[in-house]
Amino acid sequence: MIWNEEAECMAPGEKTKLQLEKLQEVVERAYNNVPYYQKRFNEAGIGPEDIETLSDLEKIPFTTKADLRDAYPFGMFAVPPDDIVEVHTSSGTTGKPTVSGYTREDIRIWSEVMARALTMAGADKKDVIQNCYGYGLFTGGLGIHYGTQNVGATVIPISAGNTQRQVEILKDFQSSIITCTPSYALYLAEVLEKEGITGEDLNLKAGVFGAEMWTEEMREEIERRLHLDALNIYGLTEIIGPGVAQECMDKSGLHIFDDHFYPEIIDPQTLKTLPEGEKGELVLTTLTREGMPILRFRTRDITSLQSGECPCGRSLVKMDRITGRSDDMLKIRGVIVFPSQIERALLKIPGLEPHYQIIVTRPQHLDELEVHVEASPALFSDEVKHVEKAKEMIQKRIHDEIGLRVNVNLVEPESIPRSEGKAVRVVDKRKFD
Ligand code: DLL
Repeated sequence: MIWNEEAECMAPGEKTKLQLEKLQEVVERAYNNVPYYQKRFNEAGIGPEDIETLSDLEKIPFTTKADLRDAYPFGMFAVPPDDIVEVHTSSGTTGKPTVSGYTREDIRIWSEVMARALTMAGADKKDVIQNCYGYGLFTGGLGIHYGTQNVGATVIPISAGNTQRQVEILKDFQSSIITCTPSYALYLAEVLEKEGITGEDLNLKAGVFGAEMWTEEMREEIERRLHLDALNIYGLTEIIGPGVAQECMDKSGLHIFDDHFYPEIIDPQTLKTLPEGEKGELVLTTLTREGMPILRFRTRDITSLQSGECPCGRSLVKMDRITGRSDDMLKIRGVIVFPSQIERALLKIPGLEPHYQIIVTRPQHLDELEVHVEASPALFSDEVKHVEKAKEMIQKRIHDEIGLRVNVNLVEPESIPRSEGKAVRVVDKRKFD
C-alpha cells in the first residue's frame, strides 16, 4: 500500500522540476516576509532571482538552531499571526526553545506526510494505533495523531509514560501499531515479559520508532521481543516534526518526503555539499511550509543519501539511519540536552571546579545521566555539611536547568582526566554506530 502514489513514485525528472518550482516559491516567500532571510540574502549579495537551478541552493546561507533561537519566539514566521493555527517547540526543557508555527495548510501537509509514513508501516482504517509519543508542545504526539486521523485508523492518544496503563491498553484494546521512542519500546517489552505477557497475547504488527538514535541491533531485539516490524521515523521540530522521513517494510533506509523537504548532505567542517552516498550532515529546506519556511537548516544529524527505486515502488530519496551528531547535543529519554546547560548549572555553585564529565548509560533500556564533578572544600558550608546534602543540592540545580533527574558523583579535585585538546565532557556509553 502506498498513500500517495503520484507523489511517492514520481519519475526523477518530474520530481526535480517540481522541487525547483517549489524552491523558487519558498525562497521568494522567505525573502519577502522574513526580515532574517532578507538580511542574510542581502549580506550574501543574492536575491530570489539567483535561484535558477536546484544547485543554486548552495548560494543560500545556512540556517542554524541559534538563528531560530535569536528569532524567539515568532521572528521566523512568514505569515501574519492570524494565519498561524498551531505552535510547537523543540523538546529541550529550558533555555529558549526553538518555536515552529503552522498555518492550516502546514497542518494539512503534516497530516499528509504522516499518513504516508504510517501507511509505510502498514496502517489503514482497520488499525488501532497506540500513540505513546508525548502530546503537547513536543511534535511527536500531535504529529502522529494527525497522520492517524488522515489514514482513518483509530488513534489511542495515550501520550508518554504510565507504563502499567500502556500495558493494560495494549492488551485490552488489542492495539495493532505502537508509536514511541525505540528505548521506550524495549522498556515496555521488559515490563510485558515480567508480567508474563507474550507476543501472542498482543495484536501488534508494527512499531513506528524515532525521536532518538537507535541501531540495527536494537531493531532486531525490539522485533523479537514485541513480535512486530520495527520501523524508523525521523523528523525535527524546526522542519515540521515527525514525518520528514520514514522507513518502508524494506528496512533499507528512510524515505524522505522530498516533494516537501529538500535534503542535502554537507561536510560539517568545510560546509561543502557532498555527493550522493557520502556521509555528512543533513541539511533540509522546507519546500512547501507557509508559516515558517526554513532554508538550508543545519540539522547536525549525520547520515548519507541514496536515490533510485526501492523494492516498495517508491522513488523518494532515502537516507541512512542517523549515526551521530556534528555537535554535542544529546537526547536523553527523548529530551534535548546540551552539555553546556549542565555546565551552566554547575558553574553557578561555589566550590565546584569547572571540571566535569557527563556519563550517559542505558541500564534498563532507559537513559541515565551521571555527572562527575570535582568538588573543593569550599562546597561544604554550614547548611551543606555532608556529601549527600551537597549531591542533592547539585542534582536539584541541574534538574531546574534541564528538567531531568541526574546522578551526581563528587570527585576529588584534579581527578577528572585533563585533555590536551577539546575536553571530553560527554562519555556516551550507548552505542549508535
Ligand atoms: O524528535 C520529532 C520526532 C517525534 C521524530 C517523533 C520522530 C518521532 P525534536 O524534539 O525537535 O523532534 O528533535 C529532533 O531528534 O534532529 C535528531 O537528532 C533526533 N531524531 C529524531 N528522529 C530520529 C531518528 C523530534 N529516527 C532531533 N533517529 C533530530 C535518530 C532522531 N535521531
